[in-house]
Amino acid sequence: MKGTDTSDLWWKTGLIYCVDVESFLDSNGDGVGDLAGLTRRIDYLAELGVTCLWLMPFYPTPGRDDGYDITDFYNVDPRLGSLGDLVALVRTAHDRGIRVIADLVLNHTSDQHPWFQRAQEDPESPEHDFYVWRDTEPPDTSDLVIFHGEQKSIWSKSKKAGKWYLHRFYKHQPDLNVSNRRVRNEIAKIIGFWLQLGLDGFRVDAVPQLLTVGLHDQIENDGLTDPHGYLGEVHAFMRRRSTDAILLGEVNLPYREQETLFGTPPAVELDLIFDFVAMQNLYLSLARGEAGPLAAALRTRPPIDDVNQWVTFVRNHDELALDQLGEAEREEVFAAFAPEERHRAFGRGIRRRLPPMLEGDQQRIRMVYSLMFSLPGTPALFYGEELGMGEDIDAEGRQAVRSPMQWAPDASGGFSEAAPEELVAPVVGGDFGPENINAHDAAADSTSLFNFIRRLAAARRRSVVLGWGSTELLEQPETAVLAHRAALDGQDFVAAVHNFSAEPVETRVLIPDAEPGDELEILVDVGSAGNDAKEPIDAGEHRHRIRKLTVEDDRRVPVALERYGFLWFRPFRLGPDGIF
Ligand code: TEU
Repeated sequence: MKGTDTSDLWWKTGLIYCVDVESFLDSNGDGVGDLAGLTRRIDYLAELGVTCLWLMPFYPTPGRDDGYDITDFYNVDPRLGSLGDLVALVRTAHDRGIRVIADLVLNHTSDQHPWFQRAQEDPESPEHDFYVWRDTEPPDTSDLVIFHGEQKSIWSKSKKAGKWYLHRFYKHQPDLNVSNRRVRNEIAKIIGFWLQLGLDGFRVDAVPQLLTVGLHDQIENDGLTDPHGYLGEVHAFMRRRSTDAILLGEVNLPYREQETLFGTPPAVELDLIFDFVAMQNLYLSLARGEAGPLAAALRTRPPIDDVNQWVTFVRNHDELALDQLGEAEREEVFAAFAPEERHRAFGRGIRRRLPPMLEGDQQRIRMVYSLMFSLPGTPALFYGEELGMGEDIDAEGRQAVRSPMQWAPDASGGFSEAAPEELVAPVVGGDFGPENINAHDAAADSTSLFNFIRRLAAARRRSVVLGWGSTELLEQPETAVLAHRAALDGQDFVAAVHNFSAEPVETRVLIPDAEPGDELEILVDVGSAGNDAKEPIDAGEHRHRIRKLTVEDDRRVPVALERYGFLWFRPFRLGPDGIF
């Protein structure tokens, strides 16, 4: 590959950052975060190393699913600002080298959307066929609902229409009929509209439901005969309108089904897909203190075309889904990290953020982020992860992890000038509250998690191979240790070694194509994590430790890791190819 490829396929490298606008920064003191507030913090994101900002839905909404229930695809929710504010945000982000993508929710609308209102009132209207209907009493579909415990069926009766409409999500989110040409025309118009306003692409919500791919015919006769062909058409349309816009798909399915949604080049469908499988197995590995589950997942991670990319993450804005694990495995993760019923959601996920799950263990938290940033792919952070924010377990459902961003050590967390009780959601209290966790203090503290993650982002910028390389597991004898590398060829690689155990470990990692005596340069290690860990991490010693390793006669490198220790290295090279 050439250096210029990194700007061409920009999504292969960089750092994605997800923001719930209403929870990020309130610029006008009404207690609700807004686009103008977010715009004020673009420099904060630039400093962190963010290259792509992902906005959760900011469209007009009754707000019954945090904005994923949309009443107008062509506007901004007035609580968050105006179209003008959106354009000002996008322009400011672009100026700092940050692209902006937005959630594209096409599986459904709100039941308050004028389309659905009209569809119910008049079966002869064009809008009626925008949705999926059945005239007869539906069979029991309780096993197909996504929100277990909250919904009983994927069909509900519209009294007005005298028929049942399909809704894979909440009852108030009727599914759109994407096989209808008119709906497809609307979808194209929506995509074209936002690209014209400057967006750089979309996070496509709920792709399997939208296209009924991988759901094994959940509904008969949805009429969508060629989902892959259609997704390819959407992608091609988007690329005609904007030559480097992307589609990042939310596809929580096994690898073999995710793989089909990348498309078959040159017919791209999704450019990027979230790696739900590695994420879920990472938690199983953490629960067991063994690298095995994650290693097994990575071994089966399908190779992808150069134009595609995996997006790695350890937390998103929903429940931490564990549905790709077996039932016993999921119970293991629950027992370790969500022991109480209130920590869980829908029987399949966790409502907590990482630091409380790991009981604030700084060394272990940093090991997880080191690992996430060292995996081949493009990493994505959910706002507040860089600070080590916790959750509000008393909040409703998924709102637990969507509490106000903690900017400063005051009662409203620096999020708003409004009083704490007037905020869109309560600020987290206790150990993870703004007194202890806030951006203001974190930025000034060289040993903070924020500065550690900033260093990880910088290490990635120096290591294009982490975005472009393929994943290889490296042989070593310890069950607690994951050794892997991203490699473009034997000459160019970044390897990383992570200890999942609370005990220190020494191991010897085989570097297949290395020669005895080859020198390797350390890119990241515990010393770069800062020294405020709960357990001392020997900062002084590690910081000044020799920054090089040498390959021994059996082509192995000896590595000693602290409890939850980690280390990244790459071939030592001076000159134009070296690390600066
Ligand atoms: O989520 C889709 C969703 O619920 C997935 O988590 C998946 O279906 C689940 O893991 C079951 O396997 C998206 C949004 O992220 C979420 O916030 C919305 O509520 C939902 O779509 C509806 O728009």
